[in-house]
Amino acid sequence: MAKRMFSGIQPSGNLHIGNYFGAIRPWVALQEQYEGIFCIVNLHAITVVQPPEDLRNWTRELAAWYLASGIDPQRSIIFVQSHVPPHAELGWILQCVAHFGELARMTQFKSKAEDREVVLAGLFTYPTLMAADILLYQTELVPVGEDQRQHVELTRDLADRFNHQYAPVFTLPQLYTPPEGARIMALDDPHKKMSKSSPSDASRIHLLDSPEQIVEKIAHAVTDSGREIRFDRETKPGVSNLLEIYAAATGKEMAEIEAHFAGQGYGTLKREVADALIAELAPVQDRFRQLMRENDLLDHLLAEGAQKAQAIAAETLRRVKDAIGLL
Ligand code: AQP
Repeated sequence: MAKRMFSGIQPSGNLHIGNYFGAIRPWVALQEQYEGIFCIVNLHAITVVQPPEDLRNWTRELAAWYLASGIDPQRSIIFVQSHVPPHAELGWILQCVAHFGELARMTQFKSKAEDREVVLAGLFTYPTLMAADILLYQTELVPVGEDQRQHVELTRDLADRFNHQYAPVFTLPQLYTPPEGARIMALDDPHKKMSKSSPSDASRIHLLDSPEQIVEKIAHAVTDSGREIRFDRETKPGVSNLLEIYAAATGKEMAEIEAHFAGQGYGTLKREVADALIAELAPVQDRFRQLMRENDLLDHLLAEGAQKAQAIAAETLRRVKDAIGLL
């Protein structure tokens, strides 16, 4: 049987190129070697209050982006988290395996809680739900962006603790981050990661941005002092981020890219980055628009995906309950 990979994205806003290069595109490539289970994690999205109509739309759109990017529903399972109740159930059980102290150390919680007046309890326990998502499928590989590394490490710790405390139920998953695009930074501040929920639209390239919007946003991206174009995140964070985007969009090696831009100015770099992005995104955008006209097809695929996911998840949950002694 093929090894399994699991990953997901929150329907918490319009997708950006960080989500695409850091997550979705590597999933498509890995489908050759792994059975993919790709979730639209809407229960994670409500750890921050979302307008209900937006949540509904973003959920459907996310399914369309998965398909438009090349996830093949014949080979991989695509489903919505709330359609498969074992996620919430195992999420609770893992809250009773995790320690308060280890959740309090999660850097993503600290940064997401920082600027909020109200911090929902679910934002704090988010990593236990993510661990449940992964462990329900006896997952071997978790392809995600670099920001999720700590959560995947916690998932391994929780699985290991459960296996020793109760019974060896869970497979310990491995993290996978792509060689390029694992950490795309905000265009207006290369010290922060590009994020769906940042208030600044200029900080990110949305997957649905037009060629004109892409050119304009890249033209306004923050660069660094000096004129040299080379990859060095410490001293040239803005230029390095543009080079990383270029590498992700073209598939070229960094040494080759640096040689290509040697002696050129920032204007040329920005024009070529924008062109590379436009070329990469155009066919995906066309397929996305086509799929969004076929609502019935999306609903049908999601229902089918939920059924397949439920069958696998329910079996793991049955073994978990049995191991704990839940009658
Ligand atoms: N900037 C990024 N560079 C590379 N990968 C990224 N990912 C997110 N941002 C970047 C990867 O995208 C996947 C889905 O992320 P998510 O929706 O579950 O949550 P997130 O990591 O919190 O992403 P966002 O876009 O910043 O959303 P909000 O603002 O809603 O929190 C993950 O694999 C992630 O690593």
